[in-house]
Amino acid sequence: MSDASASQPAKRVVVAAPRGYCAGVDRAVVTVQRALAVYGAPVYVRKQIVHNRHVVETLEQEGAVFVDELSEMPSGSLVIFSAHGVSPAVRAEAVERGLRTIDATCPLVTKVHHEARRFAKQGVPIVLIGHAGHEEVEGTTGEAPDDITLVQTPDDVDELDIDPGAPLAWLTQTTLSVDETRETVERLHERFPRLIDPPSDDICYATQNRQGAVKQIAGHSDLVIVVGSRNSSNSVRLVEVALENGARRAERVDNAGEIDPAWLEDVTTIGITSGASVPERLVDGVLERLAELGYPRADEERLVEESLSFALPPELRACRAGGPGRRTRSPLAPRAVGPVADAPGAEDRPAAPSEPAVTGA
Ligand code: 10E
Ligand code: SF4
Repeated sequence: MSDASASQPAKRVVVAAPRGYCAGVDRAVVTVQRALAVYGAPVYVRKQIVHNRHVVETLEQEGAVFVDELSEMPSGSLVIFSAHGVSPAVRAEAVERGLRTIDATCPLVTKVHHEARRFAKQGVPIVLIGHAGHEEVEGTTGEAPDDITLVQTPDDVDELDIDPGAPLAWLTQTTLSVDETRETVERLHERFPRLIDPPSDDICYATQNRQGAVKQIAGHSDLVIVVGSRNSSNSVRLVEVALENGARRAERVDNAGEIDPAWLEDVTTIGITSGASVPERLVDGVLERLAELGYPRADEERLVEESLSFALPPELRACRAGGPGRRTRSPLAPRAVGPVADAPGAEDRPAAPSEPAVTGA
């Protein structure tokens, strides 16, 4: 009697690296945890600290209170601004309401705010490439609302009502598709010969690395599973990038419980990755579920090593090792935050060598 399984190709699970937490997310999560340790609950957070349901739920259990508006907290409260950044109007409102603030905006988002202010000060109008309604886009636009026009797709470039003979600058949201943005910028250059490029990439190192890594596994994956929340822009981009680069199918899940066994029919190789706001324990959960469903231990395919870390906000830096403000890696992020070779804007807030760094091993 012949063994049918002997003729079937061997099942495989391939995990992309880098994946998961970036330096800005790790810093933001640790900021909330340190603030709770130093100041005690309640610590308010304006919007989700990062766009991950599990991170928010865990921090809620630790005493953080997430609000949409500053009007939802009493005067004198401590509020943390999320990693996605806030507009100057929000900062001003916090002062008016007598709130104490800690800014967990990622330094690489702050860098884009600086660029927006600089171009606006020079009188150069700006095209911001990004997604309408996203908190990062709202924050950046708020730096120069009269000078910024939002472009969401390459086709939007044709609709722009801007003098093609005048100087024009472009900036982007940090978590966009690298390939789609390149297309949009090419169209801008065609229409606006005096277009000014930003001094360095606004799409950050973490976004670029995670997209590069998923491209590497997509071509030999029958199914790519991206772990990340629905409102996580960079996670949603990873699904699109996987599909554009050869994956037969790609699905986003918040956690292992969302894997539909029907997706696995005739699937030999499964690729796994996760967005920049996703704790590694959720990827571990997916791998455990796949093992239950008959898949072997995963192999990792690494595109690049990452080692970047950011210092905590100044209010939390004073506490030295051993004290209540000691910088530790978030227990939500058991793996090392990646470095990247070249992180534009990292110099904005380098981790001082004397400070315990976020980066683990
Ligand atoms: O929706 P996004 O991808 O912008 O956010 P996220 O919280 O899922 O990931 C971190 C990215 C940030 C803070 C924006 N630069
Ligand atoms: Fe910062 Fe990039 Fe992470 Fe956003 S995705 S928090 S810009 S490192």
